[in-house]
Amino acid sequence: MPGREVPRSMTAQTLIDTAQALVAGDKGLLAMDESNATCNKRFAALGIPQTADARRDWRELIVTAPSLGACISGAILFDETLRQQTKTGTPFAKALADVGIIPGIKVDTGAKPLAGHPGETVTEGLDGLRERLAEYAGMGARFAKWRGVITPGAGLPSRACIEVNAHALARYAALCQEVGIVPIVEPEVLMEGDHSLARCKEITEEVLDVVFVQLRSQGVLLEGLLLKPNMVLPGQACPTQETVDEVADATMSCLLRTVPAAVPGVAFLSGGQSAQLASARLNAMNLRFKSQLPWALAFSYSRAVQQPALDAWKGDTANVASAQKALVHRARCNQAARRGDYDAMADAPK
Ligand code: 5MM
Repeated sequence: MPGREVPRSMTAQTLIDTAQALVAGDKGLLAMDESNATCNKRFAALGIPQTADARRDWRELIVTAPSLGACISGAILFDETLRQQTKTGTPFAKALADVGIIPGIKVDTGAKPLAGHPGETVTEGLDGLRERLAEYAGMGARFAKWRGVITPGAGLPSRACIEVNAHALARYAALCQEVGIVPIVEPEVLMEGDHSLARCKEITEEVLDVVFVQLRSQGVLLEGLLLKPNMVLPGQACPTQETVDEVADATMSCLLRTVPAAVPGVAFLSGGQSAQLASARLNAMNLRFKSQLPWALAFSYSRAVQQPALDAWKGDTANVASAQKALVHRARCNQAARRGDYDAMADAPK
């Protein structure tokens, strides 16, 4: 299906410039857009109070981490955080922009059970999205994120689940572009389960094919979006766990078949991989394939950047500096992985 040629209006140029800036050089994105439920779950595991104040303290620790702007190009916020401020009264979006980090916003309202398809979900949030996007743009957000969730399993995913999620992703992307906000399109094939790497590749290929058909048919400007996919991985419970290079090969072969060259960048989610593996696999892809790729290969990790820092912080003010150090260390490891310079041996857990 042919894509509609979008004229290079000022909005189109803004989209292209922002998308390119987010994946320029060797920086990457930081996903800090956990909904309150997800953030609270991570806090609960460490005995941190599950309050708006504690979430604000955590987000302030991240946003004010020294030198974060040297390795992070953009940060994805949750609605609550975009409305919060640092203790000195600076809105988080401004605090980020002041250190050269582009503020973004997660705009989906979560994955909800898909009618007639037990075990599968469709991501919601389209109602009122045009109005919310206008408000977010006014608050400084220059890009957005929406995550569709695809669950592998016996006989899953269904074609219906893939199609409804792809359709919603494209509707969201078109609405974002209307107001000059770059959509990050995130179709995630989960790594929970015992499926093989080959099965993950087959599913991811089908999902990306359907997503790009929808993006084209809904007239979304491919040059003005970023893709945030899963890597092609064996399920966490699969007895065969391929090497870093085998994961890199499978992921690159899958993306080269499905992602149009017009897309400026691919920024992976980490999906529950260890922090070190997320860096090592991104490194292998850039080291071995970068010169053959039409798009930049970056990262948009949440857990793989935040978790070591959260473990260090534990909700205690006395640990802020060490937690910030842990956070920036992981961001720098992934920055090195963008160059193919990540030293996995030096970064091995002690
Ligand atoms: C897949 O999740 C996204 C990337 O995070 P990981 O690198 O940890 O996999 C992430 O942006 C996610 O969408 C947010 O954490 C928000 O998730 P919830 O479930 O809170 O909406």
